[in-house]
Amino acid sequence: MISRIDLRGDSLPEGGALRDLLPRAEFDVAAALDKVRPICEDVHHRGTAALIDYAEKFDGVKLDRVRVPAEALAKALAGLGPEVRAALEESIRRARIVHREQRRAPHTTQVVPGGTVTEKWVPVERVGLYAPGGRSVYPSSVIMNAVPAQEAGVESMALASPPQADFDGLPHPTILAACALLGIDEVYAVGGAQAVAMFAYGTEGPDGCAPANMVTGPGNIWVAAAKRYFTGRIGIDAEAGPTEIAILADDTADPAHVASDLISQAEHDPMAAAVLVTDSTALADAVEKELEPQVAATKHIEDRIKPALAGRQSAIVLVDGLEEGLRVVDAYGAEHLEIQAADATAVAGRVKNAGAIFIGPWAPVSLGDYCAGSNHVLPTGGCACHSSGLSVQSFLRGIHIVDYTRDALADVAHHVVTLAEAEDLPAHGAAIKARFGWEVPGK
Ligand code: HSO
Ligand code: ZN
Repeated sequence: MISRIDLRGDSLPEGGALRDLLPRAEFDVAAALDKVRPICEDVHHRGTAALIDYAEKFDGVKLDRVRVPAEALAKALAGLGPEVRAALEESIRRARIVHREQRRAPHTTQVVPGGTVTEKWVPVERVGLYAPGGRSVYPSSVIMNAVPAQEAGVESMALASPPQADFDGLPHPTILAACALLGIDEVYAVGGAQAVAMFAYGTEGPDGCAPANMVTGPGNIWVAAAKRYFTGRIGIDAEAGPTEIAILADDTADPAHVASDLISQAEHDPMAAAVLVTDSTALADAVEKELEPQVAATKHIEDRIKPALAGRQSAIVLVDGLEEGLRVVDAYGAEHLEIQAADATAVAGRVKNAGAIFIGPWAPVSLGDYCAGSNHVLPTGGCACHSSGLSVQSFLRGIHIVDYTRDALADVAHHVVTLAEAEDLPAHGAAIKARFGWEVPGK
């Protein structure tokens, strides 16, 4: 059901060469760009009329408006089962506890007497959140996108999610209910690349959507391609690819836990990746044995879990020891990394590349997906080597405020003029000289 990659024996290659030995799904965003470009430009030119046409073409729904009425949000909340409501509320509460503490106060640094640089943090003004439909109706992702934005102080927030034929052309009711719980009242029944275009360009008319400065939220390859298309014009969270779990485990790990955690993320998508890195063949064998009955006992067996585990993106990677295991997981840079090994806390402290790390037997990824308080919007496809998951910081801009007195400027003026001359930019130097009667102090 899952292949093995044996990296024992020889010493591991460095960096990119090691990464090439590891499994990874293909997620060719560049190839999808050609398809989304005309859709985005159509939304630019025809606005809501284009959105309505795409709803019919891609979602099979005839809409006469795309903005979701307030009554539909209230009705969805009223229809939410009490247990689901309580669980969503707890998820929101915990996420708020964590994200609230990520806020940053302005900080002033005295560089020299009379010279300060203050960094102040300003929230993005307006954010568009995307929530997928179809296979991935995840109210938890609405929470994970909205809470950091709200805690950052973002004032204007709208959400788009595909219209569903089964629900009168509205987005899925649990998405609407999550919006109601989070206080998001501007919601559009728009899906895919066209939703990103709606936020990036804005649309006009009574049903129109004001342009947003940033678009975040998971989505399929078309959503990722649209995000790439608009990068530079708007901020994005990441081009989210299929979910990944890597588990670094030794012979102290419980094979039943390891197997269930691998399956838990394989459940998302046939392209999802489940990777076990271990120095224990006994554990590898036991996990493989566990996979069979556990997969058979779960729900999305044929359409997602089996293809995900059997796909070239998933594997059990055998290594000589913990040191090699750490090198492998760092080269892989998993979206989610579990450490199921002796002294897991110390091991986790040595990991350099991961979207989020889950320590020991009582912190499975499923906890982080819903109720740990951590964020589940995390870098995929190896992007953990250079990017972080969503946080309050994602929605803030740090602005430097420079404040120097005459004396403080005079003190450094000659260096500024020298550097301006060295770069053949005399007007830069002149801006300093003009302030001192064209005499540069100290030059
Ligand atoms: N594991 C997914 C998030 C998610 N899980 C949503 C369940 N619902 C990507 O981090
Ligand atoms: Zn998940």
